[in-house]
Amino acid sequence: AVTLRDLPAVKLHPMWQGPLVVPGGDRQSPIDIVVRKSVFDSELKPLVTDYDPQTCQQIWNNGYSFLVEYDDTTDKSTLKGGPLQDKFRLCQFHFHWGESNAWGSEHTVDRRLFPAELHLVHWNSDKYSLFEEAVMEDNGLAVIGVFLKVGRRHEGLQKLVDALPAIRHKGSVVEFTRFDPACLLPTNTEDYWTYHGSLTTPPLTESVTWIVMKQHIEVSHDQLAVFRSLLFTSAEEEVQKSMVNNFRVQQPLCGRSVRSSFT
Ligand code: SG6
Ligand code: ZN
Repeated sequence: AVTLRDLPAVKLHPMWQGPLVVPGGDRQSPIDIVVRKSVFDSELKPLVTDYDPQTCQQIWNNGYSFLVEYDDTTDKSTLKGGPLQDKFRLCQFHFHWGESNAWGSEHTVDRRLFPAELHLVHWNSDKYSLFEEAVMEDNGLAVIGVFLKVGRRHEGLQKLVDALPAIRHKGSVVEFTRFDPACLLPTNTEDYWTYHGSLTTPPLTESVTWIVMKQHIEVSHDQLAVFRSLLFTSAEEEVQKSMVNNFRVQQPLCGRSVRSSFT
């Protein structure tokens, strides 16, 4: 069993305290992607994202990250193709980041860390009727991971960055509409790695088909600085804690293979 003591990055965060132990543990995420050990699979198709910005609803600080949430009661924003047999519905996206630009991503590539990582979370609407159901099941979720590097300012991300001061504290939520998540994908979505893994926070269920983009996106240092101005703590707490280092450390591969869509 994997215990949550294995998570130094988030040890101090209340969400992780207590004796919680998860079952299993040989398909955990994130992992280090070793490029020369990944296996090219010519059967892997291009990803097909079909997102409707009208399904974007709100942005909230859940005390661990900030989430942009989408109406997932119908198949209006979906992901198909790639390694997937079924249709998956977008429910939210969020990020993980570090206190400095030297680390912050959950996945790594040949041990290389990125300052942040975007996760677009989808659930299998062909097989299940609710996220809560899918999260417990094999093949229940598909998460797209995109690495962020520091460079030029990202125009699409700025609308999000501008909303963050309103949700500084844990538990705060504001309306956030008409945001097209496709603007956060790299220009090349044909090249990716994929493997079977888990959620990177409790319940850590091993229900995720991970799709990690080879190409990163660029954001400015100032944009990441606004991420770091968020707080893990609620307005009532006396000692405020900056929301930084909200990533889990790499987990053992345990014999799994990482496939690549490119050579
Ligand atoms: C973030 O990641 C989110 C939280 C949760 C978690 O911390 O704040 O909402 O997401 C789908 C889900 O439960 C795990 O998602 S992840 O594995 O993509 N990192
Ligand atoms: Zn995540």
